[in-house]
Amino acid sequence: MRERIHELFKEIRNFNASTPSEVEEFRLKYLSRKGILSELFSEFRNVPNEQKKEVGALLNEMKDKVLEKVESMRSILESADRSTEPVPDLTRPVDQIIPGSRHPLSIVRNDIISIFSKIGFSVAENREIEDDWHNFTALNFPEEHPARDMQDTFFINKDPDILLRTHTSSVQIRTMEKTKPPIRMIFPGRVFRNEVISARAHCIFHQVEGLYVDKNVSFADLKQTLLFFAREMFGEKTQIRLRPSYFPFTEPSGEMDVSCNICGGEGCNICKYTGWLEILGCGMVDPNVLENCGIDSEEYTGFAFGMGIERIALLKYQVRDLRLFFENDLRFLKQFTGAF
Ligand code: 2NM
Repeated sequence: MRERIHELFKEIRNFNASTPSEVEEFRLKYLSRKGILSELFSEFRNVPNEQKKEVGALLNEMKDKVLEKVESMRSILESADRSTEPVPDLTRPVDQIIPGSRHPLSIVRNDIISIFSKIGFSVAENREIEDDWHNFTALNFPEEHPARDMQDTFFINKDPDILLRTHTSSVQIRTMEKTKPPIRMIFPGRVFRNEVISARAHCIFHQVEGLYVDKNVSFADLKQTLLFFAREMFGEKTQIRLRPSYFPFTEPSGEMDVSCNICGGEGCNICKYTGWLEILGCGMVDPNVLENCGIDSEEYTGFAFGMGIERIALLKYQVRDLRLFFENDLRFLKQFTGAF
């Protein structure tokens, strides 16, 4: 039996294969259930006791050698295989890389932030789920104000004290409560109102509000700040006009129009032939609001303003229907490239 084993060792050493199936054939010849090794192991019983140790070790070694040979033949054949693959065509043009683009609302928001950051405004964000105090009461909304109605505001679990903020002014309240003036900040964010969805209204939309509180802040400061913003945003020839308005949290309050840069003031269907586009609300922060936040209204005054990002994006890109901003249709979104 020892001789047979030595013969087989030689055979294993000399084995060579040129295809994977030859390797497999070799493996089965030695290792399958009826293969050479199992045959030898069953003959092992008859080996005289004093030779058992040596022969046993040889059989185990043979098994290892077979496995080694199979492995090495396989990897040789595999790498040979690869070397016959065709060389890739290095002159082939690359596949086109289609870059992503910013959402138009993000572009407009970033534009607004960068314009105000030039004149010293920093940015703050805060929670979307608010309490009555920060969304209404601190902002001087009277108890019976219609915005507090279930019809207009989303309350959570019908709890009148937990709601989705209806404006980012709640962030201004939180800021004024914890910050000593001067405060010069803008507040971008998503807001929620219980509106029927249409081409001009959505129940979720985006705002940027601004706040400047310091000693001696005046209406003239407000006007000049907004003029700067309008010219940066819509072009240096842009004119502004302020019309009186009303908000619970500002006194006096105004609405600002910019001259229509689509028709240059001549009149077109975007400005409805008025030559003016309404873009924001503003005013001097009501002293009650300052006091509600622990700011001495004898010492400090402030102005605030707020605008809807959707409205500005509609005007800037002449989009007909606000719902397009929320549908994430790539054919729409792909048009807004460049401004990152
Ligand atoms: C607007 C228009 C006018 C405003 C006021 C305040 C605060 F907190 F200071 F009182 N925040 N936002 C404000 C003023 C918002 O949005 C059309």
